[in-house]
Amino acid sequence: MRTLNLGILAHVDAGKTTLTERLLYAAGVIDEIGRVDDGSTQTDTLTLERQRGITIKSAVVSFVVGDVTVNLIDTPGHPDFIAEVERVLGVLDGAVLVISAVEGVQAQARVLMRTLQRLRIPTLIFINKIDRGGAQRERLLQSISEKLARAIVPMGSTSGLGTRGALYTPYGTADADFTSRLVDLLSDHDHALLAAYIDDEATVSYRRLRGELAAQTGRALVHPVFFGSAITGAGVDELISGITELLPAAEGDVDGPVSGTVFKIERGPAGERIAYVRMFSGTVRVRDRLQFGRDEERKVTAISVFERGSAVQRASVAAGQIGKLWGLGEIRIGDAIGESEATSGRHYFAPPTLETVVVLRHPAEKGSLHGALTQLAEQDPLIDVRQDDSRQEIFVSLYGEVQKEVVGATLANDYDIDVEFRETTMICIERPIGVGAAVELLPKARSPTTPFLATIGLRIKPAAPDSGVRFGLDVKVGSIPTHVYKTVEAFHEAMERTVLETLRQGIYGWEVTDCTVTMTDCDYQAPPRRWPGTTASDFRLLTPLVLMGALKRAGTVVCEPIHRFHLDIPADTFGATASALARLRAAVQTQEMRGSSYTLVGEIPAARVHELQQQLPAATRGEGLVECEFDSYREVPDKIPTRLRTDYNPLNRKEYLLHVVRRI
Ligand SMILES: Nc1nc2c(ncn2[C@@H]2O[C@H](COP(=O)(O)OP(=O)(O)OP(=O)(O)O)[C@@H](O)[C@H]2O)c(=O)[nH]1
Ligand SMILES: [Mg+2]
Repeated sequence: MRTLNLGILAHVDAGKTTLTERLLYAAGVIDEIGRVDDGSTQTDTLTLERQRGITIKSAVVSFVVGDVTVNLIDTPGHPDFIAEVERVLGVLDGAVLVISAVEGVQAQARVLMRTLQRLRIPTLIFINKIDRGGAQRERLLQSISEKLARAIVPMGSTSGLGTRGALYTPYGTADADFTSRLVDLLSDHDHALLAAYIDDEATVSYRRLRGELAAQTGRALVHPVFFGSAITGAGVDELISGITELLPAAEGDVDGPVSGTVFKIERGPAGERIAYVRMFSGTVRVRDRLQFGRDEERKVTAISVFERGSAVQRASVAAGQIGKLWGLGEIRIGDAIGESEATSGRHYFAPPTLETVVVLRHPAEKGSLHGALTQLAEQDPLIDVRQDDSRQEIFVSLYGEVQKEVVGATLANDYDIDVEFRETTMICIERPIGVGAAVELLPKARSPTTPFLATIGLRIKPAAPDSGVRFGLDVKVGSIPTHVYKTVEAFHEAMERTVLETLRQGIYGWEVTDCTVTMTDCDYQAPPRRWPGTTASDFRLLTPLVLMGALKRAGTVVCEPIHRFHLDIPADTFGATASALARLRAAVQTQEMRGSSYTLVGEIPAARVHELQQQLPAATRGEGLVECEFDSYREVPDKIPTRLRTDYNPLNRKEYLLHVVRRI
């Protein structure tokens, strides 16, 4: 039996969950089709999902067609939950991108398709809702090829568009137009095919074309387009055939070395941690001891794999499959199992650009709030729970207001904790603007003012936007304390970790990025000469002091997250919209009149996106449509925002020493 791990992705409300339900029904897994609006689907199982009718968490279900088990991952489409999509991207063999035939290509679909293409994930496009009034075909295909992907090919014809009776009929051998379109499309990457076709049309069999279509779809070079309706079921059987014919099943040797990745963490009824693991190679059995994270090892106490719908208890999970594993203690999302690489640091979408303070209605619940948020962060690490030392406030990072409401409702429903939130603010970043260096020298002996037995010199230099932080050593091997770190690599890794940790809070309290940090000086005291000699703490605790000294010399600018907006409004509401935009510090870059409507494109600070969405209906009689997407970080023009620190400030030598000296 082969396995295909398939993601269903789309803009919010395109019909992913409804389609998932339909696929399960068509494959005979369920006898009755649940409805999102009744809260009765297989994948929207959380109370909040059922109440709100939107997907919040990715969910796995499975069905079998012929000799293929398809593990289907239904993902949320709302941009506030994009982290849920990000976490599953690394475990997919293929994807179906759903587009609504009525709403057309929307912002999130563009963001998703770009990423699917970047990761070379084979993707089929399913145009859903062909039964709804206003459903489009040709115009939509045109817009897909302009905005999503050039290399697309419609796989069938449609009739009765926009009515309950809308149907989809796949093309076949007899459709000469289809065959020649396939040849056109496929010969871009297969010149032999074109040559053979020119030579003699008849020698290129339809089967060869379909085979080549599957091969090129499998390499994410072309994207077959299907049509249908998740509500009426039109086109769903044909989509299933397309999935099994055109998408490549998982590869991997079940007898090979164990390798897998954790993409989701859940708590069981008894509060136990359950890890969702996609296996790339090898087999994991109950009672196996597994290595994951940083040197952790635990025994697997139970396994279930996805079979015909839900997860069932099994003795093992093998290459290609997705398994739920019990017993792995503190395992985290992004952890690698066995030989694969950890994916926790891998990000395909912009990080959250907003944050807020969680405020308790009953201050006595403080301990439980921290515990509850820590559990939420284990399922969604990007919320990045932080507490500042002085005011003891708890911060969380967010993508938007809907996520904020969901965090509040989850705390109330699942943990019985009543919270409110402070106003949402932006998460800025700091970029160094010059080169800065600093050095601290090994003292003769530890003293309250020179408590660290180490020499550290660091230089920080600006680097290109979006390049992140790079760390390097430029010191003699002999100056590295090998009595503490066994290898140069271990020292490099430890220093890099401390540097990254320190750069989480720059001069103004924001994360410092887009720079290169180089270690220029290093020295230590070996133990035999003056006991106890240099320890790892000396390096760990001195680094922040030196690095912040270097950063202060380099200087930084604070940059705020900026979104690009795309606005469609009735022409006569231009004035009202333009003044709303100006109030929100938005800049219009292009404006275009199309018939009686205006299209405005421009930039707006992330913090104002929500207000724009709120103010738009009033400014445009409810007819305005806005799509926003993170664009870049830009220097804050006026008052520089600062962020409260959550540690002892290494910029203030005296205060820092006072607090850290005790830790040596
Ligand atoms: N007419 C019609 N309505 C549909 C179709 N598919 C989905 N819907 C409706 O569209 C709405 C959204 O459907 P969902 O399946 O929740 O969409 P989704 O993509 O899972 O949404 P999120 O997970 O929240 O992003 C629901 O009211 C569905 O009943 C379809 O093919 N035709
Ligand atoms: Mg959904």
